[in-house]
Amino acid sequence: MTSPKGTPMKLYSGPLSLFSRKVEIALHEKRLPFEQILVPFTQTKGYGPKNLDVLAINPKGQVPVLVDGDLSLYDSTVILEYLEDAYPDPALFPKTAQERARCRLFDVFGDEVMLIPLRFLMHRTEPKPDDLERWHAKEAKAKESEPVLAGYFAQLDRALQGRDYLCGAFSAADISIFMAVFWTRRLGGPSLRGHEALAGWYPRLSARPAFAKVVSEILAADAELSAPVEGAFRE
Ligand SMILES: N[C@@H](CCC(=O)N[C@@H](CS)C(=O)NCC(=O)O)C(=O)O
Repeated sequence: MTSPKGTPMKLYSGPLSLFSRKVEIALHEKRLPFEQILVPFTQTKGYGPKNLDVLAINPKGQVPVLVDGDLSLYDSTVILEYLEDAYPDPALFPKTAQERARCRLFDVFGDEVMLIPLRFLMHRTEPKPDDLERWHAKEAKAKESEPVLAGYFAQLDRALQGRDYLCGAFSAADISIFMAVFWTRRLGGPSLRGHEALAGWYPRLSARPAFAKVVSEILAADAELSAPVEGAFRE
C-alpha cells in the first residue's frame, strides 16, 4: 500500500532511536512500505548534524518524522494514531473507545513513565569517560533506577496475567511496551525472571517478523556504534 499520492512514505529514523524504531515496527506490522532515512547519531555527540528536513518539520528537531504525501508528522504516538486512521487494516488499536483509551495509556506508560528511570541507564552504551568519577556517579543513579524498572516489570506482569497481549488482541500497546522492556534489557536493566507472564509475552513478540527485523537492525547498529553493556539481556 502506498500513500494517497502513490509515493512510498518516508520515515526519518535514528539507528538507536527507541521512538523511531517503535514506528518502524508499526509500519512493518501494517505491511506499509517506507523509505527509511537514518539521521546521523554517535554515542559521544548524540544526534547531529541535524537533518534539515527534520528541523523543518519538527520544531523539537527530533526523530521520528513521517512524510506521507503532503502530510508531515512528528512524535511516535501521533504517527501511530495517524497510521491506524489512514491504514486501518490490520488494526493496531482495539475497536471500543474504552479499550482504545486503555491501549493509549500503555503507550504513555512505556514512552513517558518507564522512560524516566530508563534514561539513567543510557550512558551505558557510551564509551567510558577518562573521568571515572563521573561514570561512577551515573552508575549510582542507574543502580537506583533498576528497582524502579523491576517494579514496572512486576506491574506489566500483573497486567499480562491470563492473556497473551496487553489489550486483548495484539496492539500498539504491545509495540510501545516491548520497546521500553527491550531498551531496559539492552541497557543491562533487570531481568524478566520471576515475571512469568511478561517473560512469556516477550519472546511471543520477538518472534513476530516486524519485531525480529527491527531488533536485528538495532543490534547491528549497537555493534557499530555502542560500547558493550555489562549484563545486557541478562536472563
Ligand atoms: N515523544 C517523542 C520523543 C522523540 C525523541 O525523543 N527522539 C529522540 C531520539 S529517540 C531525538 O530525536 N533526540 C534528539 C534531540 O532531542 O535533539 C516521540 O514519541 O517521538
